[in-house]
Amino acid sequence: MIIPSSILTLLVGIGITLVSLWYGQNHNLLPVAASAEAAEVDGLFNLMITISFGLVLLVEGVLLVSLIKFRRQKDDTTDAAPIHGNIPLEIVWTAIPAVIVLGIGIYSFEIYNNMGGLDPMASGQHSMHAHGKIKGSAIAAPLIDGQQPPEFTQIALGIGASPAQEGKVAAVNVDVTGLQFAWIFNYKETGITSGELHVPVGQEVQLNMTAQDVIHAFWIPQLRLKQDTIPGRITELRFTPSKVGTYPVVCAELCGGYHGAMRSQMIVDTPEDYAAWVAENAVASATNLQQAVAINPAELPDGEFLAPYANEMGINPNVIAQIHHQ
Ligand SMILES: [Cu+2]
Repeated sequence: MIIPSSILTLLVGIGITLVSLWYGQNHNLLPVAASAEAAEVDGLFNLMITISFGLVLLVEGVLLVSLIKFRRQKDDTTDAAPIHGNIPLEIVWTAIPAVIVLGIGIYSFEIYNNMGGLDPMASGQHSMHAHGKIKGSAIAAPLIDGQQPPEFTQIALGIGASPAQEGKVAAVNVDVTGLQFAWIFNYKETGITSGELHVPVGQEVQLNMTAQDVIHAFWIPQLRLKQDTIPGRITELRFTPSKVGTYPVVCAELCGGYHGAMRSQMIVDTPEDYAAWVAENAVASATNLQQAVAINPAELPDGEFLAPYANEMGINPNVIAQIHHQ
């Protein structure tokens, strides 16, 4: 029995669709998703994988079938049949990609908006007042002939509050500075400065980011978020971590010789662990600060000033204390 070609085409079409739909959900190409926002990005990625996998099967399948079915027969020396343009075919293969591209465009725009990409607070004067001045070489750059640096009025860029969170301040606010070749995290409320980003699970986090030297890019693959950090500008990134764990912070902008080493980590803590970390580090930075202010070695008596060095060299401190000045 010979199956009519229209039915065969239909069956192949259904087969390709089913395989693509399955692969689109089971490709395992992405790392674990650790933020509330990640699910939406994954949805878009899965859709694109589904469509492109279907297209690969279709195009490569047609190619393979043609290679076999239309191969040159033995003793056949005739030319192939000349084929000229086919208007309906051309309309179809122009219209289908156009619809796909337009659909993906609208869908991705919707996700960008849901994530807070269109937050006006993240891109206006308002946020600059909220963040205050930022540190960095960019401010100092145009100091010519004693001129004052220009007023810091650049806009903030990035992912701000989602429409649902509009106008609300995030639970945790961290200033992030990218510099060759490290990330520095500054918690304004508690005064903590850290080389690692600690955040509590389930609470909204806002990063206010800038760079000290060149452009860097702050990227946490598990959040599905990436944002450039730019000297003299503030960029925002707002997200809600959803899974306890340790995730890499990567610089995704070739920023210099040791760019590859510019890595840190984000630790998503339970609320209790986070509170403990804050308590521990707030105390640590407070004592460090006091010591830094209080100790002026020049004012110390010789014995005390030399004690740490003597200790290191294995000299009895009492000996030094007994030395008299000439
Ligand atoms: Cu970098």
